[in-house]
Amino acid sequence: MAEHVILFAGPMGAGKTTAIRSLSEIDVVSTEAANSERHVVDKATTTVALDYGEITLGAEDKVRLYGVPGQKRFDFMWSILKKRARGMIMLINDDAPDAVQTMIDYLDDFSELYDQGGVVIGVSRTDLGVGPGLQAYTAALAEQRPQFIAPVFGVDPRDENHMRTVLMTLIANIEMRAMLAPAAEAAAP
Ligand SMILES: Nc1nc2c(ncn2[C@@H]2O[C@H](COP(=O)(O)OP(=O)(O)OP(=O)(O)O)[C@@H](O)[C@H]2O)c(=O)[nH]1
Ligand SMILES: [Mg+2]
Repeated sequence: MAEHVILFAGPMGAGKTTAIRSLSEIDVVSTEAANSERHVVDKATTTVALDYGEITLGAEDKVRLYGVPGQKRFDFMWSILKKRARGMIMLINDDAPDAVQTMIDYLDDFSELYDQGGVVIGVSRTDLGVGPGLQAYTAALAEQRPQFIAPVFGVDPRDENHMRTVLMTLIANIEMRAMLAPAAEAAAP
């Protein structure tokens, strides 16, 4: 049985906790506290340490799902969980101010995850119709971080099927890179 450790990262209110709750087959371990930053994102609670859930894909793949806090003041957990993870789903809330630049900033903060396995980007809250839309994210990625080859999906973290598609894309990506890595090393001069 293969085991994967996947991190959900991205800014406050992007839907990391929501996505893990949609996907997990076990009761999610959450560390929610009252949100003192309601002027930034208007929701009652925010993650202060981590979320943890699990899902089995097919008969074989057990996936451990970790969510980190979006707020940078809790970033001590970022470094701890970054070391464990072998892939990342980065969620970005399309309705946040300066959402495209926020994606670039968070990608830079979590760039190790790209080297350690792979990254998929999910843009959430597009249904609210107030953000820049998907094309703006793919264009910014190609222009500003061409070294990051990561698919960009529009997602609704409340929807289990959306999140399963994103997760399976990430795992396929990680497995493909793991298979190609020995061949690339052997071919190196
Ligand atoms: N309309 C809409 N609401 C969404 C969508 N995705 C998430 N939400 C809502 O947005 C909120 C996201 O909150 P969380 O899941 O707590 O976000 P988080 O990323 O864990 O945030 P922090 O832990 O504070 O960093 C929830 O109220 C979700 O129901 C979406 O695509 N559309
Ligand atoms: Mg959360």
